[in-house]
Amino acid sequence: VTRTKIPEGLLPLPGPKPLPLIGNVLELGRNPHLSLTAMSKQYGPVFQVQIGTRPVAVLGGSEVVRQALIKQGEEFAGRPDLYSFQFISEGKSLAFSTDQAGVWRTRRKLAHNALRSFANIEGQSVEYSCALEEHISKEGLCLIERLCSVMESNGGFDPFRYIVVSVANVICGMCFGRRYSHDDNELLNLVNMSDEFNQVVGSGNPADFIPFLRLLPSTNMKKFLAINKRFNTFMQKLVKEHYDTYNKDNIRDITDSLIDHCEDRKLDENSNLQVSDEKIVAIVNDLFGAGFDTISTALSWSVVYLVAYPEIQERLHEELKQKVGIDSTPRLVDKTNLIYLEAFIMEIFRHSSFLPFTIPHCTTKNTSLNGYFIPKDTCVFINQWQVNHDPEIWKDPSMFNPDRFLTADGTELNKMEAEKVMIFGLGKRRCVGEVIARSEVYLFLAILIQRLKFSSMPGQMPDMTPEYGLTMKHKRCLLRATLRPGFETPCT
Ligand code: HEM
Ligand code: HJJ
Repeated sequence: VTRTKIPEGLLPLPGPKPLPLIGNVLELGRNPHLSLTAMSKQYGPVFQVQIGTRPVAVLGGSEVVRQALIKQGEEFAGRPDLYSFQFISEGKSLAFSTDQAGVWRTRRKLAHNALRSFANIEGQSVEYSCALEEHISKEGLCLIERLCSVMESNGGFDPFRYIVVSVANVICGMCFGRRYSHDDNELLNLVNMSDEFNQVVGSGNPADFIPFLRLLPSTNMKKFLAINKRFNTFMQKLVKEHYDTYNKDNIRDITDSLIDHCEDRKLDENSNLQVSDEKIVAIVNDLFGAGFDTISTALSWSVVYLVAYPEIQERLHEELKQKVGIDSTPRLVDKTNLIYLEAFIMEIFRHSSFLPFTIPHCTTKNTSLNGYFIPKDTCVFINQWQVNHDPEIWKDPSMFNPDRFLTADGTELNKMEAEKVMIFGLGKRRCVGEVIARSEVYLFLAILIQRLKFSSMPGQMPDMTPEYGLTMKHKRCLLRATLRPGFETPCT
């Protein structure tokens, strides 16, 4: 280990004393978001833990996180070379690879533009404001139909199992111009198995830092490799179909537009070719992976909270009845009127903090924060869970209370409070899917809450203890749903 000399006037990061070889893994435990929040009470908003022999800077105070990711954005915008990351999209992931700043920036712009174009492009019928709205409305109604039929035959359903297919179909529509049936085993096997992916990729996985742990027979790591392989095979098949039927005069979806970008570049002799075609087309893997997993996690949590807080569910339904009525399906434009629903979603993001840490960052040069020296190539964890549960920022942080996001008279969303919630990261690496994600969580929920009443199976409250990972999920459970008066299936 080479120690960089600490420049004069700066201090080394404080933190717990590490053990030889393993560092502080024992203190990290099974819930790093909780253990690192507890350590922050002792060592302050920025401190260091050692995982294996590698120092990791942990940022958990709102101010210090903003300082690093926004004001010193350039210096904190890298990704570390963690062991598990090299297997994601065969090392070509946009989100997880150690691309140099120039390559990453080019790819990120392409991802942004592709998402923007194919979300905002007009739908097939004039009744929808855009393709995104059309996909969500159709999949939302189809989901209701499906839940009702499963209720009829089984008397209960696993919410994640059905939500994830509907959500996958929305991003699949934009990426590949197609959808899958709720019984399609190829899709089901792919999207219902993301648990090991999320556990292995979660911040602080000891195997990412301690090489000898990789030699142990670990079922999680094996499943992780298998998931990535299945995921890549699935994506490659769809990409190949697109190459085979590509027509530059008819760009059908995001995959076509990425292929088109590669073809365009080849005709332009001045264009820079530092990013390979594979790295450009692989962007669609990230969009699809992030697009199905995060949003279905958010929606599944939302439904479980509705069941746990029936009075909140009733108030949400009442708001929909008043602001939208029962004769029309909610739309994206209704969002600003449905303020209690917006407050509910913010409180889901804050309280569950189901994305407890951002993807790990890495310093791109020697830097300092709060008077502490942080060398180049230091791995950095950003504790979003801590920001969202900081008692200095939030009154009774462990209470689930959407009203905290409304103004005192309850007639408006309190934008100042809403901006304090951190779930999409901040600064240069912040989520590229945020706008789509917010629209999707909102519109799916509005459609579901308007028509359905969710409840637990008699005497079986769902277990709301999160399973730690990149995205944290609640345990699988069985719930019930009944149609509200005035609605019938089929929905359309
Ligand atoms: C990155 C959150 C939905 C695409 C991220 C990051 C977070 C996040 C925390 C990491 C930020 C960082 O490292 O500092 C979420 C949440 C979502 C969501 C909470 C849903 C509620 C989506 C969707 C898409 C998407 C729908 C695409 C369709 C991405 C991509 C990155 C990313 C490509 C990597 C950005 C980069 O490394 O430059 N997201 N996300 N996300 N997200 Fe999302
Ligand atoms: C996946 C579940 C996957 C990818 C990507 C390439 C890329 C901060 C969060 C999102 C950032 C964006 C990405 C998330 C991961 C998944 C997801 C799975 C394979 C993948 C949450 O997306 O089971 O397999 O390959």
